[in-house]
Amino acid sequence: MDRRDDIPELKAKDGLSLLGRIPLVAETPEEKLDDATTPVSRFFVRNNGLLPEVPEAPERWSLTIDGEIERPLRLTVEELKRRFRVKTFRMVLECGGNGRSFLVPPAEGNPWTHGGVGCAEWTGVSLSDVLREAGLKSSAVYTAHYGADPDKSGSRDTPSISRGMRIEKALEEHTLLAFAMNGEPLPFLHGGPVRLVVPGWPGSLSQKWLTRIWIRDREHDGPGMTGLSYRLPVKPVQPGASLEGVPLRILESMPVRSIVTAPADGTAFPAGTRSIAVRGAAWAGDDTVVSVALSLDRGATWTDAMLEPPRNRYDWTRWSATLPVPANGPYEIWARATDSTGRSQPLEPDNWNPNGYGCNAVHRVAITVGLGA
Ligand SMILES: Nc1nc2c(c(=O)[nH]1)N[C@H]1C(S)=C(S)[C@@H](COP(=O)(O)O)O[C@H]1N2
Ligand SMILES: [Mo]
Repeated sequence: MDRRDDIPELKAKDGLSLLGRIPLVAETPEEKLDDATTPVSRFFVRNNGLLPEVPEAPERWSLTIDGEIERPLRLTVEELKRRFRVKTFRMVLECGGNGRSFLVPPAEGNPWTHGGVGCAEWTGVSLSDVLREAGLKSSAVYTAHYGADPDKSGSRDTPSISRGMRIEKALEEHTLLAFAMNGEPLPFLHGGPVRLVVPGWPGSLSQKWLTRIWIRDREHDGPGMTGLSYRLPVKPVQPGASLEGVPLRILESMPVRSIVTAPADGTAFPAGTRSIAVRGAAWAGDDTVVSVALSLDRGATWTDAMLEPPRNRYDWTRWSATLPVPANGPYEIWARATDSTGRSQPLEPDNWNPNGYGCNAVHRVAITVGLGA
């Protein structure tokens, strides 16, 4: 795949794989996700439209909250910092289509492998604190998010994307209005001056260049909320089948997934290597990861990885293991996580849907021992 830093917006990035130029989309090769905190230089990029103009005075960027509330608010970033309690959490942000490229027949959309994900330290204020100040009416059931980016055609009349969530998710402490990432002011490419971070749910809810949150009395119907967008069949369908008339549900909590971040796919170990150190990360939407099992023999035997406790809710779980290698030969490392509800990752892509959401088949990394490069 194309790995490039030669387009201006990706200059500061470190070897991301370009999935699309307009809109600009780039994913992180799994082996570049080997840090507990993903550096900004390695954080994936997903846009649905064009980039907005770079603001001249980020501190004066303002955000309005309106709709089903007692007191509509207009807040600058500076006011957010001053008037509300500032918090930092390390949390996973993952595109709803992560893993999509493994589906057969192919699904519509960016062909993510497993690298449409990153885990950063987000600093901001809880959306719930701001909504408390605004005073939610009893009719408040859903949010609607707006950003400053024009759509693909350059038009500002239609949002590039405008999704929303049930008010219960908006009221979670970890749902942030974030203005810093890894201790630095939120980079423009990642939605600076201010974005939403809605951990555990599809990345598309984490609106960048945030200008408005409209509190609604019904499910939001902006671009990204209707038709097949972020919707899955309630019951499994035949791969490739039309979904006409099939009952759908909105994708909310993302399914459990694990990635191997070392060794890199394609690593050639010298002859006689008899053990391999393997590292990675696992996460599970709103749930937690309880175990990660590794196999070097296509699932015949499994070894449990050691898990590092996550720093806070929605942080990913870093894991490590040493796998014995019985003989020289070609191998695949398989990593399979299980969440606190007892669900594990399927060995093969499952739950086919036309837009390929939530495809969490196990990550496989091919290596050789003593077979040369
Ligand atoms: N304003 C705006 N916010 C947006 C998007 C967008 O196109 N415009 N894309 C969403 C999607 S689909 C994802 S996966 C995340 C990606 O965030 P990142 O580019 O910081 O990695 O941003 C979300 N927020
Ligand atoms: Mo996304």
